[in-house]
Amino acid sequence: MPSFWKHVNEVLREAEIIIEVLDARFIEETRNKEIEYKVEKSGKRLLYVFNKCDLVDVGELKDKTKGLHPSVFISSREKLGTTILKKKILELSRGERVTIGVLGYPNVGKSSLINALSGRGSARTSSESGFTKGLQKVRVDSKIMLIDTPGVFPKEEKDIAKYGKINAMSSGKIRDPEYVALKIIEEEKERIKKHFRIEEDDAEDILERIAVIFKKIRKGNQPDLDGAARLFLKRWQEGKIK
Ligand SMILES: Nc1nc2c(ncn2[C@@H]2O[C@H](COP(=O)(O)OP(=O)(O)OP(=O)(O)O)[C@@H](O)[C@H]2O)c(=O)[nH]1
Ligand SMILES: [Mg+2]
Repeated sequence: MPSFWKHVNEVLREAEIIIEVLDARFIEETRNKEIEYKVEKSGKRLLYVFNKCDLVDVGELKDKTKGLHPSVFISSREKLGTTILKKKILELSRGERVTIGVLGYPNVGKSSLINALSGRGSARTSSESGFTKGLQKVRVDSKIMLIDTPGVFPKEEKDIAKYGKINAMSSGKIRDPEYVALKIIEEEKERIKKHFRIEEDDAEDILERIAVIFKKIRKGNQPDLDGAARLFLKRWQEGKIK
């Protein structure tokens, strides 16, 4: 994605503050340390924003957010935390006019955050990852200008299983759903077993049971693992497996 990095560099040149949007459910996974490093090197301020807080218990996040300062918790969907975020921005800019680049992995809610702050729907959003294609400036008020950007993965990373898990790559675009589903089952085993009321402990056995639950059965009564994995990923990304 070379053009995305061109965008990142352009934003780094233009903005005085960078907001890194992180998914509150997957804070460590959605950190882009290459961007964080670049921001640090450029001498600009980095503000961490934990978005989608409506989907987590904020009280349980303390350990995961330790060391990430300054930071703000928000829910763009529920419009929670936006006043605190504006205050924090003005604190960092010392009340001066400021341009802020909004960066992060695909689908973490960058465009939604911009809409929540501006109170308008100027930045288009979608549940499909990789939706925003170019840079777009949105004015919040007389002091704050935001730049929406396309989501970026770290250059050196190509972790399809992780992208599937955090919804940075939509399920329909994942070529090997079985591999990704098995990785998610491995990492979130207890939660998934509880959700589907499954006793088995081996990831492949669990996926077989899920195939039966989803009625994904081939001729000859064999579980259709590919079909089950695809549906599992879709449901997972819709947040329906809790
Ligand atoms: N539950 C919840 N969903 C959210 C929140 N913010 C965004 N979303 C959802 O997350 C999905 C992605 O939102 P976008 O704002 O398009 O994300 P983005 O980071 O701009 O995505 P790209 O442009 O693809 O990089 C959409 O389905 C949003 O409705 C939030 O605070 N809570
Ligand atoms: Mg977007």
